[in-house]
Amino acid sequence: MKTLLTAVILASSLVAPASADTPSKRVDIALSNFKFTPSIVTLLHGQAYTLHITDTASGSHDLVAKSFFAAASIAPEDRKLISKGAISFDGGETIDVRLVAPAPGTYEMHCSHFMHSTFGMTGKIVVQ
Ligand SMILES: [Cu+2]
Repeated sequence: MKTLLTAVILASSLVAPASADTPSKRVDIALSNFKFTPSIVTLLHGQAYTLHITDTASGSHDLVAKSFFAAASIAPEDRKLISKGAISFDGGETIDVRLVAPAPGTYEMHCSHFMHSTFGMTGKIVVQ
């Protein structure tokens, strides 16, 4: 009886992960003068995420992560938010991007506004 119960639990837990219905996890990223918080965003390969990205500054910034956005599976409705590997923000703006994390690796991100990355506005997206 105990063995049967264990088998049932195992079988049901095997069905759950990695399906299209896997709920996405929210990850908050803040852009400010002149940093990303967190500066290292850690994701799990194959997991669905909603990146909830806010420019908390009064001025504009962008999040450039060309190789990451090229490799990730971006939700079709959200692809228009990304242009040439970058998402642009007005001061105070929040943008949600839904995606599935790509192959494990370390992907660079930075702000392309003049001198911002020199001032420290760089970071990494690490997919495990
Ligand atoms: Cu910036």
